[in-house]
Amino acid sequence: MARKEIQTYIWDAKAECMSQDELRKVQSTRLVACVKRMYERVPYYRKKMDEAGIVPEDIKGIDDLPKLPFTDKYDFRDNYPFGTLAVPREDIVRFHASSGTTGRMKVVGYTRADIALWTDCLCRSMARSGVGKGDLVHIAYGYGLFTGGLGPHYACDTLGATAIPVSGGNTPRQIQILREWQPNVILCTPSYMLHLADKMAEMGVGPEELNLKCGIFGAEPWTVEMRNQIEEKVGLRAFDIYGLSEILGPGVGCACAHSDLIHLEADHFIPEVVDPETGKPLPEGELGELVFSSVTKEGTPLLRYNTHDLTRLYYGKCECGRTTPRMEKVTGRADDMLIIRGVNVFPTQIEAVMLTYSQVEPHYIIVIDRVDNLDRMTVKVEMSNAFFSDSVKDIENIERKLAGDIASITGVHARIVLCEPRSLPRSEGKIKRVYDERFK
Ligand code: DLL
Repeated sequence: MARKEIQTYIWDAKAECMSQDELRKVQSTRLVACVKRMYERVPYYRKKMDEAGIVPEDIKGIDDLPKLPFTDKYDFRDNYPFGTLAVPREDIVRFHASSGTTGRMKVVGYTRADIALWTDCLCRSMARSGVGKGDLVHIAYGYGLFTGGLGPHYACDTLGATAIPVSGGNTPRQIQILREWQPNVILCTPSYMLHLADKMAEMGVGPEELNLKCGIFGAEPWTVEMRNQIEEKVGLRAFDIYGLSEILGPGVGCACAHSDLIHLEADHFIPEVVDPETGKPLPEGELGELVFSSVTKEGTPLLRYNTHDLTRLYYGKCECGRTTPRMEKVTGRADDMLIIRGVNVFPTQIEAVMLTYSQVEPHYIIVIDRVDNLDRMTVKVEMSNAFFSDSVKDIENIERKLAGDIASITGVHARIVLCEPRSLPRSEGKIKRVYDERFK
């Protein structure tokens, strides 16, 4: 089936179409200023630079970037909650946060200028997807500490579009709004879009009853096959939007109508792809971990932040006229974070809940699959010998309780299956706990 034709435009031609040389100059100036700021104002980063034997004067431009030490989620853990800020807390107008493997939230502060920067980047993303004045935009990403809702919401204001802040969940109401209010743009996770499509099909609501021209989907890995399915089922044009709380939220990059590669706003977020083993920058087109330096952020700027997302970078000019570096769709992570229906979940969070129950042993696996296009998480855990002899009713009771506790910690409902003692696999080396069957 031919893909839906869509009219798109460039929001900021100066920023998005500059030559490689110009871009490198802009990046260099901003990098040098950011390094100085970080060294002067952020004790943890000053310490890292001191330990690496680097002073701000050593960084004269973009070619010196690899001299700088990396940052990582552990810097958020160790400096929780406000120790990563480069401005006084009073200059922060908003906090967002995402949960992390470290057990502590990664707290990110935005100054007024950071909110303006975020809005501008999202205007670039949304213009790239054809959103402009007069459009009616259904935002089904969660509003709150998660960045998915409020980011695009502010961009709608600047674009002159009308935001409908539906937020996540309540599928019948989402469908009611889609049918009755006739929004022409939707933003949510790709898996939720497929779920909405399936529910609509069950209700006999066809794409012709909707008015959607485009969807801007992200916050979790998704394939081109899934994009095709969404476009076919919903009759819209699907765009991939990428971002992470630590760097900005959504709007670090977004695909255009010409290819599946994601244009990165590299004048603000300098991308590198590095070898996961050695940390050495990799050449164009090689697969590695994505690293960003958010050189214009005021609240929580980061230098060489390792996202652990796996991708490749490309530098050629795109048919759309933009010259920004582009990255391949992110389909995996080098670390162990699971993204279930757009929510970050860590095996360690689940383990921590289970270990408070005497009825189970610390032998478990997590299986993730897709049912009706929605991610489903099943946790199989072994019962203790003593509990194993109890009645089926008691077993079901504990399964229910565990599911409730896990949902309240992670925000995701898990199916719990209590298994016989010693029935799950063991390992002499690293144990494989997660069986992700979604992308098979
Ligand atoms: O997911 C921000 C966001 C909201 C992006 C809405 C797009 C749309 P976090 O919760 O901090 O922020 O999670 C960031 O999600 O490091 C990736 O692993 C993954 N991710 C985000 N966008 C994509 C995408 C938001 N388009 C983590 N494709 C990132 C694949 C994505 N993975």
